[in-house]
Amino acid sequence: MRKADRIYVAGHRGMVGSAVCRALERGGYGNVVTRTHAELDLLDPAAVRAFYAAERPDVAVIAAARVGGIGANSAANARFLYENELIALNTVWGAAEAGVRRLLFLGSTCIYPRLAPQPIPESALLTSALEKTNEGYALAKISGLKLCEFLRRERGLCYHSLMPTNLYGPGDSYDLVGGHVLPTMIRKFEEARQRGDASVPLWGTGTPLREFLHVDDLAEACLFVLNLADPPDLLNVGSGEEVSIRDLAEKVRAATGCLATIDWDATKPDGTPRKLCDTSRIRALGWAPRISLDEGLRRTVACYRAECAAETVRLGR
Ligand code: GFB
Repeated sequence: MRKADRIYVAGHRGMVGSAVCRALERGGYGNVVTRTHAELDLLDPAAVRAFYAAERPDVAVIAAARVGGIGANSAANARFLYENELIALNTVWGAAEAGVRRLLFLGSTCIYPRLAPQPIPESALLTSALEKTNEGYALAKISGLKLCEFLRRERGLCYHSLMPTNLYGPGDSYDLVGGHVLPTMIRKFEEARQRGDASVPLWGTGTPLREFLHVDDLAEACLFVLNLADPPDLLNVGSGEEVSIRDLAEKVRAATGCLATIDWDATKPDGTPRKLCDTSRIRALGWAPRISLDEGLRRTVACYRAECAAETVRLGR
């Protein structure tokens, strides 16, 4: 990728897209093209084609998606499939039709089977059944990464994908019902501390294992792979640090200074029992994360408090 390249970042207002824009700016890439949802509906193929024809980007980073935690996904698999499938197909196919030279498609490690070997290698893709709570989202992301792979093989376009593990950081959604676990815990413990509540309700059994990556580390990984001459079709990106939901809750409680006890609600879903991705491929190529979970949590709690004070915090999705 050249400094003068015209780079389209789809989803630049989301947590991932905005982190990618910050990383591009830090890296000296000054020719970034963005569109808000109101300006460009990514569900509309004709609008996406017209956008690419008018803007002619050299590079595209597809960070746009309908996202959410286990609550949002399991309540709306149909919408997660429909919208994410259309976003993936329109942005990737539209780029190819317009001659976009290079494209990075972002997915999620939930594309891998529910009971994949751990840590999950890229080769686990499509080897057995998906996790039901986010099957719609996973199927859409699999379509997107496969479309990139097919276009690369059939048309020689350098379109490739990154599958990040669970992400967190500035600009996250703190929605209590539809959000991901880490930001939701921050909000729950902060509000419980402020109100002086005796207990905080959390979901599931606390036994599932998850891996968390700070979104600024992901953004650096995006730039890193975009600068590889011949990147693999699919690369995992994660921190390599695994933590149980129960231990994560203790860390968030400590980081917020909350004294409440935890009330586990086992009627809520646990989701996939373990999701640690194998990052040996991207690490062998030279990328490594920089922000530990403890450091990332400190930063994110501070960021949440600053966003609350500035009234910019996203309390819904
Ligand atoms: O982050 P999360 O919503 O999604 O939940 P997934 C992770 C784990 O945290 C589950 C537990 O075991 C939840 O039961 N948990 C405990 C909570 N308390 C809470 C809470 O208050 N809110 C939430 N949300 N969870 C998502 C997928 O899976 O991962 C998406 O649904 C996406 O498609 C994303 O891939 C990265 O890690 O289970």
